Amino acid sequence: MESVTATRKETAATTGQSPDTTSAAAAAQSQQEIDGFHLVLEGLKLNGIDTIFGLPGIPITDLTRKAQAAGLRVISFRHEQNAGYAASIAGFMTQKPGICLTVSAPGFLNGLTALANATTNCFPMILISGSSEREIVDLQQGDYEEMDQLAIAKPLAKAAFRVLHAEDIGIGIARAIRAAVSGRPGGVYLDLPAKLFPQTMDAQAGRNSLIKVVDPAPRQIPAPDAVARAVELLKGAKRPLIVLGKGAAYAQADADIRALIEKTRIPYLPMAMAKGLLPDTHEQSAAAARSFVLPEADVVMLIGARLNWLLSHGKGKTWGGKTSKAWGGQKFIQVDISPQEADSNVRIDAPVVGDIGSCVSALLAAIDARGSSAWTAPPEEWRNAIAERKNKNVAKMAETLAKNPTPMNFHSALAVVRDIVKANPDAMLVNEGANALDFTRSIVDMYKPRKRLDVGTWGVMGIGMGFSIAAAVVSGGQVIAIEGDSAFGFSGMEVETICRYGLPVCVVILNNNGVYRGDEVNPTGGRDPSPLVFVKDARYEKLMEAFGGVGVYATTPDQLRKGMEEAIRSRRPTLINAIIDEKAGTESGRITSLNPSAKKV
Ligand code: OXT
Ligand code: ADP
Ligand code: MG
Repeated sequence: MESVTATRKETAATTGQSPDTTSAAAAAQSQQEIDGFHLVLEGLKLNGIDTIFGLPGIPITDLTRKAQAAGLRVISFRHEQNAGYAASIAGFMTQKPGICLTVSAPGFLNGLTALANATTNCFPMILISGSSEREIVDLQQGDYEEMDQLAIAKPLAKAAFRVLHAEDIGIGIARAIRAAVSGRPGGVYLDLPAKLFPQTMDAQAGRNSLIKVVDPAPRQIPAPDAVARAVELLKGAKRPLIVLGKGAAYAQADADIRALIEKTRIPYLPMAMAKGLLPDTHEQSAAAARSFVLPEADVVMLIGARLNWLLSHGKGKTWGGKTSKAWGGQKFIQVDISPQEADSNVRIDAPVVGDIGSCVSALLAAIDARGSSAWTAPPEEWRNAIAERKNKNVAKMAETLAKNPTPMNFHSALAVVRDIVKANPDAMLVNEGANALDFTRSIVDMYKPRKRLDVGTWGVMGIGMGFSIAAAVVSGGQVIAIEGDSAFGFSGMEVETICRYGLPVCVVILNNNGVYRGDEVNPTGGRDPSPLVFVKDARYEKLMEAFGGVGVYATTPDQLRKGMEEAIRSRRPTLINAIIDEKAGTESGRITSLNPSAKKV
């Protein structure tokens, strides 16, 4: 309430009243008044928000100070994009909207990529940005950091709101929370103009105007006939498959999902961020037989996974279609909270619309209602064929992992990471890069739900340090970030943030000197390097040392293992620069085919 007192002090000086009398009167009055700063903070706290990820500056500097004074945890970043990614993944981990706080125009724009990414990935977050004076912005008179932020945010957010009056702050926060977490979660923008913060109102009326949102993400119970239709289709299948997506991980219905899979004995395929929902070592996991099960399955049940590019749009050769766009003949059941998702790419024969917790428990109940003897496991030939393919791939992988080439390659380095994660199944794993991403996904098994956080639907680089910081702050536990050297560069300065907050983050850079690989050359023979390569033998570990953390330069799996073990033992911020053969990667990792290349003429 300092600002109120300050304003009144200024008034006293101009009216000639004694400062003592005036400050006592002002103090008494300020106790009966509340300003916009405090209404925002109390509104957030009332709804269980305990952390703000952001970056201070005009007009929200005081909000960050007062937030800390009010007992909120404020994690202050070096770039808003990283704060935004942190907020979004905190939302994924907790089902509460993650809050990112930025300054106006440039800070707001820096946060926007993360907001759009949150919407695309169905992560609940709220980007709160201070903004300039409306009257000046609307007349385009050139205010400090002038920008019509609400208009710009709208197409990239699930919803966008602006609050102009202190008495509407409670409503604004309530609407933002509901929009972020109800139905399909997403990114929400909340615009708070500078003028709002020092506005005052009667304290009692102000507190009464705040809303504690009741049931922010109401359960959505699926229709019984939709459930019956799905069970019927599943029961008749000869080669059924369940695909678990990150929506299933988000839903926190872990026990029921596991029960459904184990009761039906249907093989399942986890999408990247659904790994660990059941341990990757589960005998029904078909992850190691992916390219076999997708075209061979006859009925596929998608739980919290969209048929987008990551699943080849549900058609084409990946699914056994004769041409790149042809339907492979599968019947689909789709369990999703969005009623519009079904039929987006191919026909969905049995949509089950509702929240995954309610849908999966309804599916279980419908299966149980048939009596345990009525439900039989999928035919043995199907299960055996998957096991055969899986065993072959696992054996091939084991052989590759056992090799110890010089220099290290992705496999020999990731064999170490695989062991360390196995020994520390509660650690959060953050992962980005191209080869560094794809190899980690298939080599490093996950054992528990929501422990793997990665580039998601957009394959976006830059989530690394923001996700790591949020993962450490939210879980309070160890984080391991497996990073391509290019990927790390997008958020690398946040190692200072990691050191400043003393977070137990162990960053491993799989350093192959470039984007995809480090051996490309300028075809003209000119002075400039290839656009794909970086400074050779860059000493990334020194960046961590610069801020008081531990740096490790590792050229062998043994050095990498020791570095990781020590990082986990000490819980100190650590960066391991793991030197990988610069010829080891392929273009775009496993998605080389998505690169358009010039036609040979
Ligand atoms: O069945 P088959 O035989 O096919 O085998 C599969 C599995 O069965 C098997 N498997 C196993 N075998 C044995 N044991 C086990 N346990 C096991 N598990 C699986 O392994 C294979 C593969 O399995 P997978 O992965 O499940 O299957 P598949 O076919 O690959 O799945 C398909 C996909 C599409 C689902 C999967 O590939 C996928 O999820 N891909 C995600 C790809 C992605 O998102 N990539 C990131 C984007 S690439 C590019 O865009 C980059 N950029 C541009 C850029 C971006 N992205 N963002 C921004 C803001 N700016 C620019 C850049 C700059 S990447 C990049 C940097 C790259 O350089 P870095 O230095 O960072 O990284 P390096 O490449 O390391 O140098
Ligand atoms: P993946 O990339 O892992 O395949 P996607 O992001 O494509 O996953 O799909 C996630 C899906 O999960 C979205 O269609 C979203 O609507 C859905 N979803 C998210 N949360 C829930 C929930 N609580 N209940 C039901 N569906 C959900
Ligand atoms: Mg690289």
